Amino acid sequence: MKFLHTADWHIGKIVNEFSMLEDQAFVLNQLVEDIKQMDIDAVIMAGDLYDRAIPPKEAVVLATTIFNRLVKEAGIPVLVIAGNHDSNERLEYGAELLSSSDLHIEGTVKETVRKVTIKDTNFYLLPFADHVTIRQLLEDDEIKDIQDATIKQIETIRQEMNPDEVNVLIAHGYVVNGGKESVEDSDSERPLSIGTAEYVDVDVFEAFDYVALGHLHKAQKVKHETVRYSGSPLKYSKSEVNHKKQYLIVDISKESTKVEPVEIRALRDMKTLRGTFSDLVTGESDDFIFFELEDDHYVMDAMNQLRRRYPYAMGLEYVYQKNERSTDQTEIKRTIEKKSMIELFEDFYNEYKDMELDDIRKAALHGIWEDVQRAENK
Ligand SMILES: [Mn+2]
Repeated sequence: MKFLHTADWHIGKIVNEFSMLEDQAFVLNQLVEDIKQMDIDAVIMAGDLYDRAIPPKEAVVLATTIFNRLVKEAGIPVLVIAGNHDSNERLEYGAELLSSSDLHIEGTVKETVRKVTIKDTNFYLLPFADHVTIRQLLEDDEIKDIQDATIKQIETIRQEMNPDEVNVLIAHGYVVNGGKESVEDSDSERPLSIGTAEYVDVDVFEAFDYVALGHLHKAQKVKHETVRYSGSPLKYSKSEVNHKKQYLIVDISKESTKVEPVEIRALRDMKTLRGTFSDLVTGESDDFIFFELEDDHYVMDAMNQLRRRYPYAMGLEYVYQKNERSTDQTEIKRTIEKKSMIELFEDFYNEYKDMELDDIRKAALHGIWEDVQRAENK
């Protein structure tokens, strides 16, 4: 059995006001083209198909297009579970009917974990759910957090599982090797629970030959070569600029498991550019850019000026001012409070135009300010 493991598509995601839809369509259609050239028996999508519970219509259209192409054009069965960003019930719409077409979508948790057998391999589909939902479903008051819940769910699988067969688990969550520090997270993953621990220890999964995980956006293994996050196909936050986005090709039998990453080529890369404003403003790029300005003073209108050369500029920060800013800020506030509105405008004009306000403009400013005050006092 050879399958492709991917996760966290987050279709419809908006990053710093930029829709990622065009970039998502590019990589996902490329995925279909790649798969057509590969000798693959199944595609696994381990949760967070969409970025929101109610995705925009364009996102649903893209998901439908990609699933259609994978199943009908490439002729490959697809296995999908809900992640914490998906709406469990909405994702499951029509799932039973779609299953007969080899699109296997598991949105909601069930008492008996769903098993789909393809060739000689059993895939167990464990969609994301919080521990309270699982506690109610299994009517088990011992379940106090997501780790307890996962252990109980796996117990139900093991009751009917044949350990001589190849058994693969598809799950979505925060799996760690001992502690949180054992894995690398990113800023674009939403916490799984509020108030209780959101982690599940990797040892819980020892019964499986492979565990296809979703949730963490960086591709990584957890303790074992066979417990893996494929990561997201695109960079979805500044904290991900150094990730190498990939799909995993898993070649599995009872005797051995081989995992081969396939690097993904994006339509636009996402990266950080560091330098002074005057250096950066002479460059240009069509990638998504986070600027780290080394200037020691604020540059007026910096982002708008940079956007003329970098249409996909996403963010800007001053790297050297960060630490001093808080103390500076109180100082600045004190100075500002002492100044009149006229003086403040003179400062602003000075800074923005890089010249003094002349007498004619000063007179005009006084006139306007008097009008404003008169209007306010009425
Ligand atoms: Mn997630």
